[in-house]
Amino acid sequence: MKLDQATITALAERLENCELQAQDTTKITDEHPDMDWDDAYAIQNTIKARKIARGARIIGLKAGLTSHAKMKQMGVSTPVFGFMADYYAVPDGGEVKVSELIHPKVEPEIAFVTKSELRGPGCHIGAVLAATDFVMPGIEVIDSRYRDFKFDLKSVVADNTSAARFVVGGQPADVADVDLRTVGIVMEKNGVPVAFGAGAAVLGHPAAAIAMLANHLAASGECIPAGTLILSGGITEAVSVSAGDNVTLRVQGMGSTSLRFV
Ligand code: OOG
Ligand code: MG
Repeated sequence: MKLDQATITALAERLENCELQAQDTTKITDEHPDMDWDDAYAIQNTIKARKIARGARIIGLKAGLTSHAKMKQMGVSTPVFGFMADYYAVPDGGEVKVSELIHPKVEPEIAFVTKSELRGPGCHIGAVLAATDFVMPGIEVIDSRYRDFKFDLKSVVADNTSAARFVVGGQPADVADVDLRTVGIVMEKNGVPVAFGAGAAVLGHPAAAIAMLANHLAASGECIPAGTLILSGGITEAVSVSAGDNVTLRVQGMGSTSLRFV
């Protein structure tokens, strides 16, 4: 750790206020170029603790920057992990108010729900598939709190990996019935297909993102509990949205899920 507790607390408060007030900020590594990964996750964990103290529940986890398309779009090279608070969840077909967000983008993802605990180190795709209850389509709405969506990895980790809203829905599938590498996805904006891909875009297999998350958590003695919803990361580049847009994600064999921006 390079930052003291007071600085971590102040940065968490600043980033969370940006989220809650839909205001952007400069990236925190501009002022703290020496901050390390532990500092970045400590800031994210402080944001999580602030939400819990206010009565929010943590209802899921996410992996991000797990595809080459996303890494290239954001100019970074390693996956990152974050959490999802209860109020991020949008009902299937529901509304997202753009006035509550800064510059939202949508990403097509495969969501996993676990039925047994996953614990690293050494967690692998086989363990993830054995522990998966079902998979289903998920659209993540990301909204970096950083000006112009420009950041480096430590800044984005501190900012809870740009997490803002998400929707899951469609037809849950058993992992034995789908090949998650070849499963095709189409994301439509206002009825027009805007992003296409296959599951293998995410680390060769979306379950690999879940294994990486379990191994990441193991470093701090944590695990992925049974019954956890996890977004495995954008399969394509993220697509900007504005008020009036309708977004639908279709995943082969898993139906579709959608949301509307108002
Ligand atoms: C960081 C979050 C990326 C994903 O699925 O790749 C992410 C960002 O691009 O703002 O959630
Ligand atoms: Mg994402």
